[in-house]
Amino acid sequence: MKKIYFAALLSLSLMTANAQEPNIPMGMFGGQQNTNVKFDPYVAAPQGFDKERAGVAKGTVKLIEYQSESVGTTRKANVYLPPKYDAKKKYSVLYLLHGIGGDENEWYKDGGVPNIIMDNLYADGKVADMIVVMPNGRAAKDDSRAGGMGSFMAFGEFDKDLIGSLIPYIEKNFSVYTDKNHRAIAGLSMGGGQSLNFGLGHMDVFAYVGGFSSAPNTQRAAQLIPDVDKVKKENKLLWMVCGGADGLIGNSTQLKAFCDENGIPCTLINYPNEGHNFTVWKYGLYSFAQLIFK
Ligand code: FER
Repeated sequence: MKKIYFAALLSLSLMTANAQEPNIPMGMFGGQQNTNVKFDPYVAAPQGFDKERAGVAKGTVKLIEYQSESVGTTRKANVYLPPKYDAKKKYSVLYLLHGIGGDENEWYKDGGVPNIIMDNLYADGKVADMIVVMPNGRAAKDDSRAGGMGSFMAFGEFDKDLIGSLIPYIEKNFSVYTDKNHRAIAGLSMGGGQSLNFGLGHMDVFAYVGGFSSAPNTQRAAQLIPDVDKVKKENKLLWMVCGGADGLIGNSTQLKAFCDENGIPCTLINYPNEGHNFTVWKYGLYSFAQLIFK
């Protein structure tokens, strides 16, 4: 029954698909049920935060391939290395996940400009030293964008591949710290739900967790946080943003309400009048990146 329900939701949402992510009408799939949630203040990003700036040193984006034990295939990820990446130094790692219509290229090639946002933040001294890993969050033999309906399970099982194979690969091949306090996970939409599920589900692995316009794959708060004291002790940042006109905002507000009721520090910014799109997600990366590893 549950499967049929999800399949129905998924096909409905995909019927409205645009080039990248499903275009979700207001009020569908977990609209803003918690009207009494108090949002955290929205502070606009400075103009040009997502535009190439003259004189700013550029990082590089490398496509890597790793052997996935849980999927049984060779899988891809893009890795952003900051300007002057130096193998004699150690870096923290942000794992940055895509949405249901994307893959390892969505952030980098479909409008997220993570390299430009990070280059500018580096130039302004606003971020800790980190690399950004953009994997394919569809843990299936066919992990192409066409994965469609079958993808739902695959997104849910990505933590096995991430923790079992990708993180070890990154830690072997890049000069990075290998403890939870130097690992963050964040993502957009389906990837936002994954980040909340995996980040809070594996607090021994990730200390910093971000959900941008998180989708209905987000577990309900009581499931996500079965042990309130543990989250308070082990999580260093639980941060969310969602467009105020995004029909998916209920996925974020239900978690924010639970956190507020239970005294768990948690941020939820309502991006004024914005929908389900890269305006919100770029803002998410810009803001979240400045708060982690500090
Ligand atoms: C849904 C609506 C949207 C859903 C997933 C999404 C699994 C994901 C959207 C995205 O990643 O952009 O009902 O169900």
